[in-house]
Amino acid sequence: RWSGEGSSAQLQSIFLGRCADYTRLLGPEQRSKNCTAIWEAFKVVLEKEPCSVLPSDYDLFLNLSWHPLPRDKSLFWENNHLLVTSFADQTRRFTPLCDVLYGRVGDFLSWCRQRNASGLDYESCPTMEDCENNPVDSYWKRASMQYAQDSSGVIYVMLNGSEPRGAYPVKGFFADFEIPYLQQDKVTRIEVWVMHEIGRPRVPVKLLMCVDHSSHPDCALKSAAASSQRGVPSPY
Ligand code: ENP
Repeated sequence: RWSGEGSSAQLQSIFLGRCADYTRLLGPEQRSKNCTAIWEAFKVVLEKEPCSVLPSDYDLFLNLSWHPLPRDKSLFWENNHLLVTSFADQTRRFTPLCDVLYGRVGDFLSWCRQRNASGLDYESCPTMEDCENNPVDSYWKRASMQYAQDSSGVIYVMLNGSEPRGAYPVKGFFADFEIPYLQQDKVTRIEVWVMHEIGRPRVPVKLLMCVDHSSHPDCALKSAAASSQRGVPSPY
């Protein structure tokens, strides 16, 4: 048994429904997307061994579902999925990857073929712990790289300041598959928001900028100011 959730029930119907629904948000010149062709291109990974799916296996899927991103609307994030989804408001406010057609069709879903047999595995699917080249992670890697490459103007990043392991995960999709693919000539500014969950500790962000300002009061991470906020004890 793999360590991840099994394939989502009704995967094909959800995929096709989301695709059709999303195309209504696209401009007239993009609206003619062929959702059946996009599904057919995606489906090839469901015929492969569940630990042999590479990001490049999604190339055709990505080609067919690709559309340009609006400038100044990209929103990257870590550990804030639900907040991001509601805040972005179906592209009205921002366009995070899960509000782009090629990210939307897989959001909150899981998929993999059975080991040594055809047909989907509804019991479990591999995660990074089982093998690197699993269908879901390879999908997000391919989609993330494209999303980062196409992002332009002001780039927004929403991090979780109540995450005890630190607001900025040094390993993760953002660090490994998004930051390196941002295009210097297209990005004007990067704005990082650190959100604190209501009623949860405000974990001080280890400010990278403090490298050059270590004696500044804002950089005193173990200060009383940081630990006494709302009377919540600092985990440090
Ligand atoms: P988590 O672990 O907080 O949340 C994973 C959940 O978010 C899963 O339900 C996943 O769908 C969905 N999801 C939506 N967009 C992404 C995504 N874009 N991605 C991986 N999962 C995504 O999120 P992570 O793993 O830290 O990923 C956050 C990354 O998403 C950030 O880099 C952000 O900038 C990016 P599913 O299909 O796995 O159930 C890229 C990787 O947008």
